Amino acid sequence: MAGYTPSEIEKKWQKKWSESKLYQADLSDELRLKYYNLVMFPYPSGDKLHVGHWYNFGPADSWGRYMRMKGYNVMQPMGFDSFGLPAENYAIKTGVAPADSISTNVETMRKQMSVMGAMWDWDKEVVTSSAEYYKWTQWVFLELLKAGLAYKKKAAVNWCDSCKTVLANEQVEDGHCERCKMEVVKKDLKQWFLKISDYAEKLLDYEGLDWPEKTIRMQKNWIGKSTGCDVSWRVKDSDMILDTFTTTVDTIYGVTFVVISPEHPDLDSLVTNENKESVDKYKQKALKKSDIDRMDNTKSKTGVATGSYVINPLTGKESPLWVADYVLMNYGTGVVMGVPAHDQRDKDFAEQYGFEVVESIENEKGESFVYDDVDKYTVKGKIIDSGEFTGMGILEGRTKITETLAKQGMGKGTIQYKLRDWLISRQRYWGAPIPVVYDPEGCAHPVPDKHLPWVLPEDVEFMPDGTSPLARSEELKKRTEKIFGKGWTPEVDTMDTFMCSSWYFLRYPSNANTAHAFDVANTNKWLPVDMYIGGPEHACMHLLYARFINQALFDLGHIGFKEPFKKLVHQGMVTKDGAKMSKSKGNVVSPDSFVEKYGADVFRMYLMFMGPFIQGGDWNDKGITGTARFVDRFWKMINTEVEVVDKDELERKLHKLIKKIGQDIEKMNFNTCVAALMEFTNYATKNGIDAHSKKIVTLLIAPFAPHLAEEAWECLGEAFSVVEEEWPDYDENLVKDSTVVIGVQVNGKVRGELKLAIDANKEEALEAARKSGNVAKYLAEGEVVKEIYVPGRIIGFVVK
Ligand code: ANZ
Repeated sequence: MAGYTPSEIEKKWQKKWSESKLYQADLSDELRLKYYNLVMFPYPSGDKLHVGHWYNFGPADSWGRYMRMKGYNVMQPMGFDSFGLPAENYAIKTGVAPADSISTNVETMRKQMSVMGAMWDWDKEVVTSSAEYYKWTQWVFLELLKAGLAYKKKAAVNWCDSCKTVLANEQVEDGHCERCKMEVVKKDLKQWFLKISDYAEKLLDYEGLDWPEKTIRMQKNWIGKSTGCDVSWRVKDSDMILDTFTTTVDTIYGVTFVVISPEHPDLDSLVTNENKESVDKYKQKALKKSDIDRMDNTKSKTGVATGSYVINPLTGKESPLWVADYVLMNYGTGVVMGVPAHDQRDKDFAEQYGFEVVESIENEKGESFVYDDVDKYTVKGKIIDSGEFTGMGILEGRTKITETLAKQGMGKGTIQYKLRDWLISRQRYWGAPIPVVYDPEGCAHPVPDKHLPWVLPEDVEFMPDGTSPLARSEELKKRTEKIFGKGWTPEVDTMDTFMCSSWYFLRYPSNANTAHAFDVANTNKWLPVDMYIGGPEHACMHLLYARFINQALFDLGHIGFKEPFKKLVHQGMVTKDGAKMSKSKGNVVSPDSFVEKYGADVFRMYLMFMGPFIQGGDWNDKGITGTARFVDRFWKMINTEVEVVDKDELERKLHKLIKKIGQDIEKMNFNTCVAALMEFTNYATKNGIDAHSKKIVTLLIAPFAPHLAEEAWECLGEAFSVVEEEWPDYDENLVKDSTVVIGVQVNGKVRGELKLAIDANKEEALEAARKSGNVAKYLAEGEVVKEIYVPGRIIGFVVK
């Protein structure tokens, strides 16, 4: 028997798989059920595949292989998210134009991914920076524009001065750029937005989705739905009205001041002459602060009086109106009623400036509390000192107060969402040009479909300097004037790369379609995606954007399903010495040398073996030789004849293995699947294995070690390919343990223990029980009045 040489064998099978187009899904197959197995596609940044890619892609592929052997028609496409900063930054670093470096980098990654031996269906590949793809990204944008879901407006936006571009809210983490970690500043710019906020309510519906609870929770928090009440306050000695948004109108009798945001458009007309100077000064200071700082509850609150007073619509009492930067303009109405007795921020503010504290609710024990410590939607307790509402339960009172205000025309129930519209314009070169042109008056017009793709110009210096590089393209300028007329100008911003990735899953099954973004029948047949595997860091970006775009395309009648991803699984993270692998820390492990030495099968099984897929684990190369030895042992087991010592036991072990792998793989516990295969191999090596069992165990290892399985399958005289075989079934009778250990009780106390055939009859069981442990002694203490036997569970005697 020749030894197992992964370097030769893996290449041999990769060649055969590719030549035979084994992994090319037949989209029109009507016999088998479709299964769309998807992993989040990578950015080709110029770096090679890292351990994280292998950790993510290997098990995803094992899952696809398993589903294929279960009889599904599996489509497992792969592509490249090739627009955007990673590719552009690489181009800037190397001085090679992104269009050129991308094709080399994609080619390199494709090769590396082939080494993995995964079932990538390269025929369906998409590369988002190719004109044939971004033509359709532009089409999606224009569909949204036509539907009123895209608009341009001037807004204070997040600016990253190191990336030299604006960022979406989702790309700002604690006030820093999610990519380069630079502090984000506010800039007033005219930008393109997509109206994701119109979809806030629809996006809160997760019906039918098998998604991690935590991801749903994160999205829900990001969408941030608050049910509350807008209350109207008359301004004293004026005919102005100010609206405040509150989630807890039950506290309205406890209001002792009202606060307005420094950016509020009506502020200037509310400030008295005496207060003008101090308010102006305060406004200047506030504008320089980030929202994060303003919301930071550990910092002391600041504010100044406007000199105006507002009138409580229920009590008729006057409250001073102050301006304070803890009130943000872009939430609710930008004005807040101050309730220092029940809100921590208001309490801090009142302490600072000496406002009265008036209680208006109490908890079930009659104690006072702040809402920061309880859930406002399930709070228990009652209303106090609040006129006709006194004595009501808090929630009941809240409803009654809202009704009363509504009747007086001084309030109404409202819903607020934290979700803001998605800012998609970027002042960078490497993205899909926004297909919009401006007439000589400056009005925006969509580029008509017949001019798509609206090509990214090439006569551009792509080094970022904070202005849009496309503005420097003569070609784009000329093109625009030639098509639309003199004085017309092009939009010069490009789209956020998340726009490209928010619909790519729709394109895979139609990647060759030049007439449409996707073929409707095919798309409706193949989507939603059945399994989507990727990192949890995308919870509130890619995964939210993709749901939005999908729902919008559904509402516009382009597709027949609301949700893009039926089941979602996040892989865990691979760390090194407990720390996240990152280039800046210099602790990134390259898979290449391990793959070269041990082969792809060993490498991917070793990664699986680190722990449960969704937990991740810490990389340590010490154990990889163990996995390599396992592959050798498996190979030897297949190729040697060893007399079977106990045929029945072998059969039972094999059926238990089938059952275990099936169960564990469904839970994405690839680690225990590999462990069970190891254990079985050890057993069979010692105790012998027959030809039929060799075939079964080869089928079982096929999802995890595809090359090894293919080679073993051939050695066993079977026809190509092992992945075309049916996943084996197990016999329920053979997986049941034939014996069980049960305790024997006398008057409820365990007095003995017994190993018993699982199907032992009552007589046999009781007979053996009487002889076990010191049961006999206790039975002799009296008369046995009752005998209990529940097969496999309990044996007991009652003695009197
Ligand atoms: C009075 C009150 C009393 C409030 C109380 C809370 C507790 P969520 O749940 O996050 O929606 N608020 C409203 N608009 C604001 C803005 N633009 N900037 C800062 N704060 C604002 O929070 C809603 C609560 O946040 C509202 O309810 C309001 O304070 C405040 F015991 O009104 B509340």
